Amino acid sequence: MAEYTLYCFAESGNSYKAALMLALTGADWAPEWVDYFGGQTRSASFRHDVSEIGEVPVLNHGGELISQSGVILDYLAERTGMFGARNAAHRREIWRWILFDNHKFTSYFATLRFLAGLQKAGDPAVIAFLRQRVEASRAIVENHLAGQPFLAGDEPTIADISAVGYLYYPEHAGVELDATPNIEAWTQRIASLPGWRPPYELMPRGPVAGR
Ligand SMILES: N[C@@H](CCC(=O)N[C@@H](CS)C(=O)NCC(=O)O)C(=O)O
Repeated sequence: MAEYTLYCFAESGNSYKAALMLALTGADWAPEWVDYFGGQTRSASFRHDVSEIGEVPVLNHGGELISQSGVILDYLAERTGMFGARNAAHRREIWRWILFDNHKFTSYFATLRFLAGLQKAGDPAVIAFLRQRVEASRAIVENHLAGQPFLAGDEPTIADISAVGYLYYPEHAGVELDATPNIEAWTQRIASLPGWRPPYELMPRGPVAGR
C-alpha cells in the first residue's frame, strides 16, 4: 500500500495541485478515484467518511485525512522539505498567492471552464461575468510574473503548484482568453521540473456522458 492516498478525479484542477506536488516530490502515492460527476462528493457517506466539506482533493496519510489543496501542499512541503518557505517572510509571500489563487485565480477560472469547457452550457451573461473576472485575475499574475520567474521569487514553491493547477487542461479550448506570455512561460518553466506530468497522466478519469 502506498504511503499517501489522494482522493481525486482527473478533471479536477484542485486535485491536480496535490497530485502534481506528490509527483514533483517523488512521493509514494496512489490515487483513489472519486465519482464527482456521479454525485459522490455530495453523498452522505463521502461527507461522513472522507470530508464534511464535500470536496476533493483529500489526502490520506496514515489515516489522517487532510483537505483543502493549500493545506495539503503546505503539509507535503513541510514533510518533504521541498517547495516550501525559506523564512517567515517567504512563507507569508507564498500564502498571499495561495489565498489569492484559491479565491480568484483558480475559482473564477474553474467555474468558467466547468460551464464553457466541460458542460458546454451556461447563460451568456454568466459566462461574460466570469470571463471578466478571469481576465482580471490573470492580468494580476501576468504583471507579477513580468518581474520574476515564480510567484514567490526565483524558485518554484507551493504557491506556483497551487496557481498553475488549472492551466494544463485541454478543455481551455472552449474558453478564449487574452494572450498572457508571462503566464505561458511560467507554465512551461513548471512543466520542465523533474517529475512533472500532466493531469490526465496522474489521476484516473471516470466515465462521463457524452465523451
Ligand atoms: N478550495 C478547495 C476547492 C476544492 C474544490 O472546489 N473541489 C471540487 C472539485 S475541483 C469539488 O470537489 N467539488 C465538489 C462539489 O462541488 O460537490 C481546494 O483548493 O481544495
